[in-house]
This record gives sequence, structure tokens and C-alpha cells, in this order.
Amino acid sequence: MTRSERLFQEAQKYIPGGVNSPVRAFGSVGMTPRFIVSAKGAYLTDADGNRYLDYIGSWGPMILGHAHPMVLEKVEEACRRGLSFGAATEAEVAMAELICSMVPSVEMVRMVNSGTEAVMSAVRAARGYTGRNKIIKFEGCYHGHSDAMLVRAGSGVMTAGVPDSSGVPDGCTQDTLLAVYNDVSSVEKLFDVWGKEIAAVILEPVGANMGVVPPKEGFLQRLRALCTENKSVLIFDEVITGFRLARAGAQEYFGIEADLTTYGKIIGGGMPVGAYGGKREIMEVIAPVGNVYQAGTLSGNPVAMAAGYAQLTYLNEHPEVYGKLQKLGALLYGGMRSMCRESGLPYQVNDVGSLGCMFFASAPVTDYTSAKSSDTDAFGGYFRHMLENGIYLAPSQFEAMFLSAAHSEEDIRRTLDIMHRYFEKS
Ligand code: KE4
Repeated sequence: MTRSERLFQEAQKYIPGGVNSPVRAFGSVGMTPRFIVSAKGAYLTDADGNRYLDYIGSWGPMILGHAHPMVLEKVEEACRRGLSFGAATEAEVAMAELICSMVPSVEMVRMVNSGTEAVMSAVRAARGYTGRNKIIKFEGCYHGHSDAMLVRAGSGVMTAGVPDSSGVPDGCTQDTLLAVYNDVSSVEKLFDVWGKEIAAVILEPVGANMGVVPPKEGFLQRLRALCTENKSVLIFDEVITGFRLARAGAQEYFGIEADLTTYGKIIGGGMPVGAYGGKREIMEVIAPVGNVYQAGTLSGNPVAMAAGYAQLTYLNEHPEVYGKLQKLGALLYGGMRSMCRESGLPYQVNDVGSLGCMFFASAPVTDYTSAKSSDTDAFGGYFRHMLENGIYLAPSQFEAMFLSAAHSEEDIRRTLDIMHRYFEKS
């Protein structure tokens, strides 16, 4: 029995599914999760001493690679000053100022402790600001596990969303309306029916939780126009794309400004941090200025701020990182696409910058329905081969690959070679 197997057995006695987040259980690929003991740069080491090239990067935060010396140094310094004060600190001011300086549409920002909390709070702010209740989200977009976001389509445009999880009362999702990603008409129909009741439209500007699904040409622009016309708040959930696709995230990459933006992952540098921010007139509805309540014991925690500020400062001062990520992405995903073409594989490779994935689907993947047509068993075989050859991918067809500045072109070439060997023999 490997140490990971033994640890997994032990973990399942005390933690639901043996994990603190479901996707980590490797359930959809039918393998024992690897228990990781350390990480450096683009590499992980598991409890049995196996080393892996990491394409998850903690699901996005580790854009500079693991254990970056500059980030560690700032965290260690912060630790020695005390771990948490529950009081205002200079570190929070510096962090807020930096985020506002990097993202033109963000005039004010509030720190929280996760992406879920950021989305929950941004939705409440949009509702408080507009005095409206309805929220439009898109099938296949994931915005964390707050009740109103755990919803699947009701029977039609007229019907509210129904809970997609046990434990969520219908009342929590009755104001959540579902649209189809990349299908502008599905949004226009909802505005035709619910128009002035719609507080906000929320989406991932690049779908990355149904696998990677880029926005079609004009999709984001049309949503911007619909929200402006109807005085609804456009919320970009940039928990994944924020500070990844560009310094100012997807808004810079696609040239669109959101009214509110949610963040997580990269802004914590590996520590638990989320944030939401945007137009001053919206953010000033938040207590203690306005009467939309939101709070948090560890919000703006000084150690977490040290990690996030160090990572964001590095990205802000080294824009060449984005050029490197773009180049590595083109090499990896372009290589995967060529492999499919030259090997006659009917698979689809979607990518935006350093994000990408291979869908085991025979038709283009542009939304949740086409993503769900993927052969998840075929994905499982690919995943197992890659893991057994030291390449650590997300253990689900419906996740993304994340590149970091620590990945090398040699890493990419080796990955493509291992991938090619799999498809040759399968
Ligand atoms: P957290 O609460 O997990 O920090 O963030 C929720 C969230 C919000 N918005 C987007 C676009 C997200 O991708 C996420 C979380 N992403 C998943 C990865 N698909 C986190 C991994 C996990 O759940 O363990």
C-alpha cells in the first residue's frame, strides 16, 4: 500500500470523502488521490516521493510557480509580526490600492477569504445597489458554492432556477435565472421577460469550470450592452482569469469593462483570499458606508495580504510574465491541437492564454451541453497515463490546465511527448 493510499484510507474516516474539496478525491478518474507533501516551481512531490509536473497550480493561484522565494520571504516576515489582528492594517490599504491601480474598472475593493465569498458578496451588492432580485448566470459557469449559485435550469425561460444541490431551499434559487453560454439570444429572452427585475448578469469571461470554453466573438460585448441598457450590473467572475490573462485580467484581454469583478486564487498567492470590487457608486452600498452587510474575521488577514501583495506586485512589475504564459500556452495547446490533427484524433482543444484543455468530444465545444458530450471514460484513461508518467492534470474533464511562469518549454515538449505516446498506443 502506498502512503497516499494509506493516508486516503485514514482521511476518509474523518473528512467527507477524505478531502476538503470534492474534486481533489479523484472520483471521476477512479484513482487514489496523491497526497502532496511539497512543491517547488512547476513541480509537486507526493507522500511516496513521486515528482509531478503540475498543471493545476492549486487550481490557479500558483501563477509564478510554487514556493516562489520572494513570496515566501514576505510571508515569513509578516508571520513574525503576528498572524492576525482583526483590525485595520497598512497591508490592506496597499493591497486595495494595488488592485485598483491594476484594473481600471475597479475603483474600490473589499477583501474576503474565498472566491465563493467574493461572488456571494458581489451578488448581494448588485441586489442592494439596484433594489432588484433576479440574477442571470450561465449553465456550466461555476461561481463557488453559495446557495443562489448552485442552480440548474428550470423548465423554461419563465421558470426560476431549481437547486442543483441538496440542502438548498427552492427559495434560494428562485431568483437565479439560467442562460446558455455563448448564446446571446438566451440572455435577450430573459431580459425580455424579466427586464427591470434583473439585478445582475454574472459569468466567467472565459468558461473554465466546464473545461475551457472561450467567449464567442461579440458575446461579452452584447452582455455589456444589455446590462447598460437595462441598468443591470455586469459581474465578471475573474477568480480564475483575474491577473492571469493579463495584468487587468479578462477585461484587458477582451477590452470590456465590468461593473463588478470577483477575484480569488492569484490574489492570495496561495493563501486564502478573495475579493470583490468595481464602481465606487456600487461598492459604497457595502457596510459600514451603505446598508448591504458583509463581514469576515480574517478578511484582509496580514499574512494572506503579504502573499497576495508580493505575487501581484511581481506580476505588476514584470509584465513579461504574460508574454511568457501566452507563448507557453501557444506551444502546449497548439501542440495538442496539431497532435489531434496529425493522429486523426476527433478531440477538441480549447485554450485562452495559459488556460486550456482537451475535450474528448468529436464536435466543437462552445457551451455546457457540448462540453457534457465529452467521453469522460476516455478522459480517465488519458488522465491515468499522464499521471503515471509524472504529469499532474486536473482529475476531471471539466476543469482547466493552468500554466505558470515556472513551466519551461522543455516541460511542455516532454508533456506533449508523453501525451503523444498515449494516443499512439491507445
Ligand atoms: P473558491 O471559493 O473555491 O475560492 O472559489 C470559487 C470559484 C469562484 N469562481 C470561479 C470562476 C471558480 O473557478 C471558483 C473555484 N474554482 C474551482 C476550480 N474549478 C476550485 C477548485 C475546488 O473547488 O477545489
